[in-house]
Amino acid sequence: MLKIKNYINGQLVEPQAGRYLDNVEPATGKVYSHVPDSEPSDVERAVVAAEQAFPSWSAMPAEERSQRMLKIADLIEARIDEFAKAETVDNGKPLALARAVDIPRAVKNFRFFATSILHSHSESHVTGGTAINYTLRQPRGIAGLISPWNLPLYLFSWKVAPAMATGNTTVAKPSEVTPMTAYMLSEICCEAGLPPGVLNVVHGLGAKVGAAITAHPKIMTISFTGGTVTGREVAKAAAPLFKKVSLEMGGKNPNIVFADADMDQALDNSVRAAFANQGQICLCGSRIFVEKSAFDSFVERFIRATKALKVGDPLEKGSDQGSLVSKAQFEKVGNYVNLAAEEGGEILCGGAPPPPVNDRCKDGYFFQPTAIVGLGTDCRVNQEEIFGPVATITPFETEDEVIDYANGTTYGLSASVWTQNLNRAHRFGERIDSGTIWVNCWLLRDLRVPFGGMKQSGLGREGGDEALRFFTEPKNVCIQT
Ligand code: TXE
Repeated sequence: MLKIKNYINGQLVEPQAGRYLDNVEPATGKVYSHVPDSEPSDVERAVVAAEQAFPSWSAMPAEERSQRMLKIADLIEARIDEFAKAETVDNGKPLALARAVDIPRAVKNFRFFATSILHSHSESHVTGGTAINYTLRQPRGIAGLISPWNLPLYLFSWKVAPAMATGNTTVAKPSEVTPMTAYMLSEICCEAGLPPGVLNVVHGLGAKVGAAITAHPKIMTISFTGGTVTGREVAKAAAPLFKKVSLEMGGKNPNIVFADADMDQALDNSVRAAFANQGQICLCGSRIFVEKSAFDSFVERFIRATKALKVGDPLEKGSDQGSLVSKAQFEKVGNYVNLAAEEGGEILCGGAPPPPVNDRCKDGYFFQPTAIVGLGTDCRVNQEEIFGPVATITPFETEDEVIDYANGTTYGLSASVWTQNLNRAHRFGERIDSGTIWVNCWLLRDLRVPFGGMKQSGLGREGGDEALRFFTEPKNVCIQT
């Protein structure tokens, strides 16, 4: 059985204590590989390597860093089917999704930041004929990168790429739940001739390895994506040393459908927003609000479309829904569906695991896409992030009413609004408290835009110039002329 290795100082190495964790294929519920149960001493080795690599990597001309990153992108792309299958086996998502979204986006992340640094520029300010100021943006040093299990390589590379493109070296920890593609990336980095110590991947438990990264005095830049509860722990660990921290956390995103919307478009995308990746995307539209006059017809069509989704073996063609990522997530989703019934909700479809999808997956963590009506907007099911294939549908009558609902949680990550009324679209862009508002679309992503959340969904922004600025330190040089 495969034993995944850490990637430290350009070498694939065993964890020093020789301990491993089981890595389960969620679609079968069976252990299929082992992941290092690394210790803080493994993090220390990675920090030493990152520190040694920093002077030459940060001094390397952007064009040369760019070439190495473009090589990594090409090598991933050359193995895209292998990476997609590995992601599917590790996470439980349908192969078609990993092949169409996860891995192509990881390639794009490397290419986007490898080319951004070739065109990035800075500022200068002339002071009344007596001085000129120019802004230097220099790499900060060693960046600690911690990523989650829902979009493993997509989100891992979303941090690794800008961090290394800007000349930092990195100590990175993917989720212990889905370590495989980060391990495969390590192999690619060896093949691409990335200088040793630029990227160091230390696998293991968050409370041990993640915590060692966030607390390490030589790791002064932390980029985290994960749950809000854990994000708070990361922020606490970083605070005493005034580390620079970026947090991309949970969401409870409103999906608002007006009666004047293009209803076919709104419906198709509302189903996709609710259940893509088995609802395990922080941007999922899990709270659907529909204008009262369109509510009954929307619900009828939404339920019909949801029931048509095929829950199947994620490796089989035609599967629209795979398994949840773990037994823990499976139980969490089930508990929230039970809670919905206790809170007065009516479960119109799903609400339980499906019959075994096939013999291979009879012990997998599958859950039927679930739609619930009749819940109050302040109940726990409408306030807390479930992170599974569960959506609630609630009617509204006025704009003010639905804006209050939309803004009425502790989260503020994203929102979708479906309407043909242009003025209304602009009003919602201004009044919805979230980092991203999509109008007549969902998950349409331009990597140049600021990406992240407000309130308890995030701190700071990723993407484009925001990422390049996060991973660099601005310095003003003022010269008397
Ligand atoms: O995430 P965690 P989990 C939400 C979702 C999910 C919940 C928990 O609701 O059910 O978070 O999921 C590392 N110091 N999202 O447990 O714990 C951990 O090893 C440093 C939304 O998977 O946040 C992993 O690598 N690191 C999210 C990473 O943090 C620590 C996507 C995320 O793990 C740590 C995933 C610590 N003390 C879950 N404890 C999104 N925004 O997309 C854990 N980690």
